[in-house]
Amino acid sequence: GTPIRLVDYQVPAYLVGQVHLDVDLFDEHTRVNATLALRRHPDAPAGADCVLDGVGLTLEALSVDGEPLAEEAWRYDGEQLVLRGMPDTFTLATQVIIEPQRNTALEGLYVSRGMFCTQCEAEGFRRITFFPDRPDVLSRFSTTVRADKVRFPVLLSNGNPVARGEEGARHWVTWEDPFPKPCYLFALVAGDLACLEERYRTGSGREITLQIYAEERDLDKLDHAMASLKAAMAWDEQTYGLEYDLGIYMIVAVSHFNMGAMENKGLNIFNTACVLAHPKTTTDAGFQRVEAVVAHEYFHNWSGNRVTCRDWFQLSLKEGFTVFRDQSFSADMNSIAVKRVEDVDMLRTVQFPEDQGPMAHPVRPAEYQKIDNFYTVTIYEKGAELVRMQHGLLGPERFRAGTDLYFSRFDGQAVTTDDFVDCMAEAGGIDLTQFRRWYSQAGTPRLEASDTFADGEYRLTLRQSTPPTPGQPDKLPLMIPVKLALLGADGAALPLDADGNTETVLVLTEAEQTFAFAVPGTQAPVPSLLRGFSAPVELRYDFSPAQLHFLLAHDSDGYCRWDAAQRLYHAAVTRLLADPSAAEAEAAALRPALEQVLARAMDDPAEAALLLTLPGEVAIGDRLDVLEPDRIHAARGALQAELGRQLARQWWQAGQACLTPGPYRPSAADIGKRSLRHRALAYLAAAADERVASHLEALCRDADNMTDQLGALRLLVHYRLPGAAQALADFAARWHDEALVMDQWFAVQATVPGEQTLAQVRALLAHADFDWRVPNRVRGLLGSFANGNPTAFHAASGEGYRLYAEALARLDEVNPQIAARMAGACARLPRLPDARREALAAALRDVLSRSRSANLREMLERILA
Ligand code: B3K
Ligand code: ZN
Repeated sequence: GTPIRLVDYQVPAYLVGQVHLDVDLFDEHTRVNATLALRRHPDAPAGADCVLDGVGLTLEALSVDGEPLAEEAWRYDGEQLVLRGMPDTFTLATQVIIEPQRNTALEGLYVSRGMFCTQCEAEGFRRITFFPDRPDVLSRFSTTVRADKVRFPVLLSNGNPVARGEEGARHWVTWEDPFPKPCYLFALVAGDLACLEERYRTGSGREITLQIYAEERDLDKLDHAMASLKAAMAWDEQTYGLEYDLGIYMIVAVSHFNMGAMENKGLNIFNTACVLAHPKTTTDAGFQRVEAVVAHEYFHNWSGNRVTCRDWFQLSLKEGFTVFRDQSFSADMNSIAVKRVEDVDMLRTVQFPEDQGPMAHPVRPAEYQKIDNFYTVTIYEKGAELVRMQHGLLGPERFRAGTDLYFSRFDGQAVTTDDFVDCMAEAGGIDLTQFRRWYSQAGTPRLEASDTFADGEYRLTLRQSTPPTPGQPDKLPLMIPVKLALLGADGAALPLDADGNTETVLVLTEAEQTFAFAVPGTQAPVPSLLRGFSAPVELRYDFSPAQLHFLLAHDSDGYCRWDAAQRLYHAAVTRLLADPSAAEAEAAALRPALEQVLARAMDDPAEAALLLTLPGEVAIGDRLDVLEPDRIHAARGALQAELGRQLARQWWQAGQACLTPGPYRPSAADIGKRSLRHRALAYLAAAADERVASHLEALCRDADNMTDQLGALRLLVHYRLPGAAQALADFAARWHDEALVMDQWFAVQATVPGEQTLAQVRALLAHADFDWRVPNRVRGLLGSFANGNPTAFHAASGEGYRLYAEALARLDEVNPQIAARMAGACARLPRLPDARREALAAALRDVLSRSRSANLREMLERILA
């Protein structure tokens, strides 16, 4: 297909000041009447056609200023409505029919478990009515929703309810949103919903009504989202000086949803997985996800809604910034060090591979075919790192001055990432010209460090280079902030300047630079490099094992401690790949480090759990030149089992010390204990410890919370321990009515290592509870299989690829966005050994030849290129 390019950006020919929608919901169809007040854009060429988007709409009536329009003045090709010879201002009225009941793509207006709801970002609004569906057209919306009053007692849209009435069996409500917004922030909901309602008083004393809607059966699962919302509102006032602006804030939980959630003005729509939370059905990770996503969508009210994107190339303007904001919030609510490690881990294990493979694209892409395919970890997580680097370069006060400037200067406007960086440069008083390359240059930069120490001088040389990415063969040097400390023999950080500062930020701007420090004494310091992961780069430095053990024991930076442990583990697994018989010796060599972490684990169990986690099989594979899933599985498994065996006594002790008596609480402290306990149990399960199976069986059966139950189930099943099959059956019998729990039941089975799981995945695809139309279920089974089960997905027979390819083709007929997103799991294709690469490529070429959607085609073409 032909790409859309950033350089071709042009202002819209017409703007829409006011829009009124009248949406009449029926069982077979929905009628949408729209009245748009259009005016020519001051910068648009005179006489330009008025172009409105509209996909799959059945046009019933069309009038301009109250008069039907002559045949030759308009044309609709199924995607765009073009009006010719329009005056500078006019009112357009259209009436269309749509069929939300048949909408399985879940964009635009659709039905989820009997409830009408919408998803308009990025380009769903054009499936509801004719409109200039682009984020730089900001309009005031008023919306009347009409439906059967018994089956749809709740009728919602953006803003404030201003009128309501009844007509026989039907009723209607009119909503008015006083804030101009792009149509991607439009939302509508109609259903029979229960509601948790509470109040929040802003810093300036305004009372806000907070409502969270869900099915009646889920009403007891809304408290955590409500508490998170209030915490987020208070945090944004504190941290950014930003208050909520409407009198009402609504969240609606829906079961069928393509993404996590959507920040529609005043009416967020959420995937149930990101809003429902109850100790019995939700894991710790689930609780933390709810807290983070509720906050993320709330923060968008300013970073996204009040100040929005000029075009979709600027998507990271709102997403990168808002992820940075939600990461900071979660850090403040829980643990700064632990949250940073979790975020870095995810960046390195998911975003780095994206940036090094066929899907690599800049944080501000220069072109795309389907914007839906660019809601990526690069736009979100790498984008957040770019904001974080600016925060680091400016410091917290000047960064805040920068965001104040940004929100005041651009309130009510649609702007660009350059506008954001301008504010940072201006408020920070620094030159960010070179820094901007981070937005336009794709790929993971490599940072090579080497050092010398002689005559009291420590010299550190830093070299940067970025490997080529598709369409970008040549790369320029970036501005890379490298936070550094030098540790002396006692483990304390040495003073680096006359003021006694023990930490500094080296700003690398050239391809290579050398920095010198006076260090007293005769012993070389140990460098603590890239502290806090101060830039999203791959650091290469030839650490000795002794240095890594030293950093793990002494570095005050949580990221550097964790990175040191990861380097030790990677090195051990790499050696085991060459010599599988050395597991016992490798484990013995690691033992002092683990014992030392375990000895002080109770100071911070959450951090200890992270330090004690071996890199996953996928992450190990990504570090090797050629992916060899079976050997990786064997090597990693052998190391884990040996560590489990050699430290069995300590694992049992740690598990015991981490019991959390009393009722379940999702507090950071308790979550940390549970995570260390499950880490310990995982080692014991790997070692097939004689007591572990019965312990896990009991935990799975008796625990009062899902974290323990599911954690125990996963270990029983993945290590094929006695009682696993019974535990799976009991679990399903107990939770068959809880969709989100059953998603996990599917995931546990799809991620059992080994080729024999392929038969199980096929069986689960045919299970009565599997449903191609529910993205959570599809992700639970197929997503976790392809992303989390390398030995099955990459089975030497090629059977995993064929199974997955068939599934993509099937999915594409139901939901192209989800099919395309799931295709991303195949992006490691170029790194596969020859036979596997050929098998996967053949399977994908077959899908490509049949695929109907532009979404899936774009993904497959890039992967196969
Ligand atoms: N902005 C939405 C993303 C919707 C994408 C739809 N293809 C969720 C979020 O980032 O908050
Ligand atoms: Zn977002």
